Amino acid sequence: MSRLVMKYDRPAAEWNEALPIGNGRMGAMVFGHPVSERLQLNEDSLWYGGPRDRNNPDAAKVLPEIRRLIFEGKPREAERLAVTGLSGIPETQRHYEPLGQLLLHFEGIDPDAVEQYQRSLDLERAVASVEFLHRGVRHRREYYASCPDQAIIVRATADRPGQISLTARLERARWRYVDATGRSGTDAIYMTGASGGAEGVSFAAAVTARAEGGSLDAVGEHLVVEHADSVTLVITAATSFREKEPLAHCLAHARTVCAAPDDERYARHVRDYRELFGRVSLALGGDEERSVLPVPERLERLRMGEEDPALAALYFQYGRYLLIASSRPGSLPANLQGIWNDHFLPPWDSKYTININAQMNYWPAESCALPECHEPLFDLIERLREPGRRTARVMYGCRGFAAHHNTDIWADTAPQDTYIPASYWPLGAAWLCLHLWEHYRFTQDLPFLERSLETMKEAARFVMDYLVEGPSGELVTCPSVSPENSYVLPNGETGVLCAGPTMDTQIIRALLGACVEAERVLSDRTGKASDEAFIREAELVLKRLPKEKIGKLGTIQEWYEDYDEAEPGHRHISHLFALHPGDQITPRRTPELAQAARRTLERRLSHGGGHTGWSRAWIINFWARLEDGEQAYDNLVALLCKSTLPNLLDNHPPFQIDGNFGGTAGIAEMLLQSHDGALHLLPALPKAWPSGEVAGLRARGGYEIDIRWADGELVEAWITSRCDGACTFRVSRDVEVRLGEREVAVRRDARYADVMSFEAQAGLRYCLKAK
Ligand code: FUC
Repeated sequence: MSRLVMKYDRPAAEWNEALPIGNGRMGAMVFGHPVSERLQLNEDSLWYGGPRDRNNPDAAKVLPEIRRLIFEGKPREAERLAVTGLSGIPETQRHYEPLGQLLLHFEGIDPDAVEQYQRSLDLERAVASVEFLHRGVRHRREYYASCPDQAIIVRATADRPGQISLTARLERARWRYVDATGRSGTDAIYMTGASGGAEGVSFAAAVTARAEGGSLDAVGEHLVVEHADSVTLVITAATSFREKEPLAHCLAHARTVCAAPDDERYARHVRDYRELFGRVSLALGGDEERSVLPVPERLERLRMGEEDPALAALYFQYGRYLLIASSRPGSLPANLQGIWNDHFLPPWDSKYTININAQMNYWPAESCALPECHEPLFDLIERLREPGRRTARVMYGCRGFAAHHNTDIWADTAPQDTYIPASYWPLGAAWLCLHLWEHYRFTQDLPFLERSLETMKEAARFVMDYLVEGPSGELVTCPSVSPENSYVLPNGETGVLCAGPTMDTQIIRALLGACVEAERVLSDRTGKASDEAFIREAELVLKRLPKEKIGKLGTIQEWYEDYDEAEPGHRHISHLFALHPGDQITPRRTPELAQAARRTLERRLSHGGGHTGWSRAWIINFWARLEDGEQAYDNLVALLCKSTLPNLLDNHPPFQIDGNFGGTAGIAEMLLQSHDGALHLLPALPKAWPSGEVAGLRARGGYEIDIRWADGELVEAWITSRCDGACTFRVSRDVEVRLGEREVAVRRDARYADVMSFEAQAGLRYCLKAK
């Protein structure tokens, strides 16, 4: 029996209990009601309105004054000017919208006569299902979102002939935001509309059906099936973002998909999904019996203090499942709700918040062996370049490209809204570009690096131009914010806009460092002439950036000045960027800073920090980087107990998917790290997982790694390298390295007793065995 199954013993009473399926582009929440079934649908490109140039034409005019006021210690006055002079006009970017719902009404089923009801999501096949017994007849329904077939499929069967009668129709906001619905022939229905004026997208959804036995007809806007043995429904959707004629495309495509044999279509889906999902397995031990319990009960028992390591493993794999389901090559990136948004005016517009959230969505992509799923983010970065150049030039008179703390389907780069703690933060593009570098670090894909370097350098050019000399002669960003905290001035006034928030300096140091290293790597490995002028410029800037500071409380200083935070328990912990996802702070290279980072976390947590799902997830990663397995584990348990909905989706609140991805990345980070010059096996293993096994994790340097441990210690590990060269690793006990029967020579590090290395040959699988 498969263990990676989320089980439920009743239909979803509300959205937070429904189960998500997705193929990257289309998503659905399955409620699983035996009589009135509902699939709440999304298509990734259905956003309100078209592209606009929202750059404030007065930005360049007010910028010198804003800078002067900030340096004079008058943030309030600077903020007043920023609201009018820097804000995008109109104030907000575009928002994402749901596609609608497929409503199914099953005839002849009395809900009171339903027995042995089971609803589940099988993470090994990416199939949701519902099964029940009704008056002696066993009914089964399966739901999956196929990537190769670009459709969502519903299949209803029963163990006796003639038992399935249903009507199906599409709706959107109770038909308020729909232009037309209707039937096409006798086997299809559709819905069309447009969202947001002439420049906005138009969309279509279609459903075709095939019935074995019984009859199928289309009447009005309904599909009608009577007394069939089994029924297949195929849902397609498209918008003018990609298709010239969405409706014609949807109908034709749905019919093609529907005509294919069911088992072939199903097998194609499972094969395609498994190719990605099957790369990583994780067992953390624990009571096998637990996996038959409904998920809400497992969460409840965890809240009561019981251990459930298998639930953590399930949560980890669910994160990988969700990334595969919401981000595939060619799709748009996973947004704040992945691809499962239920609101016409969604929380924070269901778009891309790039001061933490969108980045967090992609933290598991590389370490958890889903680099293909990272691609939609890279595409978005490319699309940000053109509008971002305009923003850099028009607003700030800078080269390069810039984005602020949000962007949308059109890659809008002007500031979003007038929320001062968030809006006037110009490092969105710089942070995003570090994802390109991370992809290279993990995959060692040189052609990718070659393609991406110009983009990274363009983001770097912006920050180099944007930096100004502060009063002490160091280079600082100004204006900016430490997302999204406020500080208290000595006179008691609170401020937000500032010069040189710590996070900015950390991001800039990481980005410039990455660009310089990329230049060197490419010239060493491909013979490409390096851009010496750029390297010189970047190195000069790097020398003039402020150093990391430890403040009066022994914490990492959040702002350039040692201000008090207005909210010591703030959800953002931006100034620990250098600990994670950055790597400038590590316990070994910078022990004092690591200690200060620890105090920073303790302080945030003791003031109620980690109260949003994503914040808690980030904290897991921080503790893992500090190699504190117990703290990482406690925060993982807190994420599950306090910020996880019955469908295991992350609860900001409300539902926001970043915490799922951040939590998954955090678990990987507890088991394997690779940012500090060595592969670190089991860096933050908690006592609660004394024995376990993980296979297929990826590490920087192009490694694939399996680890088995018992009694809290490594037993064996396997390392496969993509490239020839020295493989350096860190383990807490002595090991020997073997290649098959042969023992491989290892060198011990002069400084660290727990660090060893050996010469690896590409493609070979080396075994590390505890002595
Ligand atoms: C940032 C966070 C919020 C929320 C929003 C989408 O503004 O501060 O908590 O996650 O993004």
